[in-house]
Amino acid sequence: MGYLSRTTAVLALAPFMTGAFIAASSASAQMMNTTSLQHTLVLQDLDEPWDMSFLDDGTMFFTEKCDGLSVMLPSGQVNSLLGMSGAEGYASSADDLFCDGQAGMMGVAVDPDFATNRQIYVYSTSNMVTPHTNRLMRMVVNDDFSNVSDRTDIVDDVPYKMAPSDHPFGGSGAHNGGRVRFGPDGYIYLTTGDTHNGEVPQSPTMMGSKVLRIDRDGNAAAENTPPEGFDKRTYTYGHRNVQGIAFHPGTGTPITAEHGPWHSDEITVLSNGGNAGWDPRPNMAGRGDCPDNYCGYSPNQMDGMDRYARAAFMPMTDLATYPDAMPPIWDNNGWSQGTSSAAFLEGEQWGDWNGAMVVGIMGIGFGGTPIGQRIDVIELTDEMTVEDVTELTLPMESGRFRSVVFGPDGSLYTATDEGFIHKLTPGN
Ligand SMILES: [Ca+2]
Repeated sequence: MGYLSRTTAVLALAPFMTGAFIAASSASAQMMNTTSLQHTLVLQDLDEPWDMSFLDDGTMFFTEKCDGLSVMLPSGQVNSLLGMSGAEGYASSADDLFCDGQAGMMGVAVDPDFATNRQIYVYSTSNMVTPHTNRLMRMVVNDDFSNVSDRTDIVDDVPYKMAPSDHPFGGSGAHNGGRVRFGPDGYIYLTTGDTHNGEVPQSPTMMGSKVLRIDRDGNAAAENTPPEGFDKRTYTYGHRNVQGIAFHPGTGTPITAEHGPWHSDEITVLSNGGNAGWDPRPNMAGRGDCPDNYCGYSPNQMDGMDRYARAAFMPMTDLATYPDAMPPIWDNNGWSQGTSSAAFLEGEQWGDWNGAMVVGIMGIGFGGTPIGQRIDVIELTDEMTVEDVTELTLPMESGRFRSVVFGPDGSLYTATDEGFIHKLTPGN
């Protein structure tokens, strides 16, 4: 896409009167029908928007997988800040940042202390070293939001898949995780993926298949309690490919959403130092040799097994081998449909869904109409079990919901691979 269309905001976010909005909503909360949503198209013609992060005034930073980092100001003006290799029209460029397959520029998070430190954090694939890696970069946004500077790579060693492989869906750049969020504890949580490498998930030192909990310099959170011998940045390990993390508004507990392989997308309540139980190494749990020493797609769907048989053969959470692993609280009824991101709805304007989790699902399909594209509302009990799951009735066309982010105006924002950023606001 070109620079000009990028600067054409569909919606000006100017009327960000959060206080007034909440007050008006409170008065009518009793009558609110939470299944009714207003739709606003925020941006379109983007190139695979991957994530957004907001300031309180509605300023929205967003990434595009193969282009870079931009910001949309409350006036609606869009400034292109940091371009990747080959991208044009950006104030700054970083030629080591590139995209390939699922890899590219992914998560973005503004610092909770942005008002004083102007810091922003962006996760992207980089070819600065070989083998290439995924990196978490800290940057400073200038006063008028027209540029970024002072890039510091605070995490530079998340694995990246260099070469295609033989197993189904074996492209390079696979399974990078990619979500970056500040927790209520003030630490950065970074989710990573297994890069189709069977050794990564249970590895104590390779930082794929993990949720890292780190400070603003990339150092391990002092409170992390991974097993003996693990890299201290590890908060949890043994994941497959986590693209969603959100924090329960009541307890602050981190909860992940991750993709399953032919079966079992998972929502998991994390515990410090916990094992998510994914171990696709050959010769584990009764499995034999597998292509590329990676059993993550074995057996594949062509074998005629149903999803439960596949789950039994290559479980997303291998409780037989790892009885203390963190069990999922939801597995998408055994289906794999691409659970990409998670957020919590907050505020009385959401009625019964105040405090509920939402999960963006990209859908899956092979040459036909994708199946399962939706946003689910997952209501949790106080014990963090799933009470109810409701599919949002969308007031716009569906899509590959890559990102769901709760906005400072009390609305839910979602980005789709098709190039849109939508805003969903409760009410008629
Ligand atoms: Ca798991």
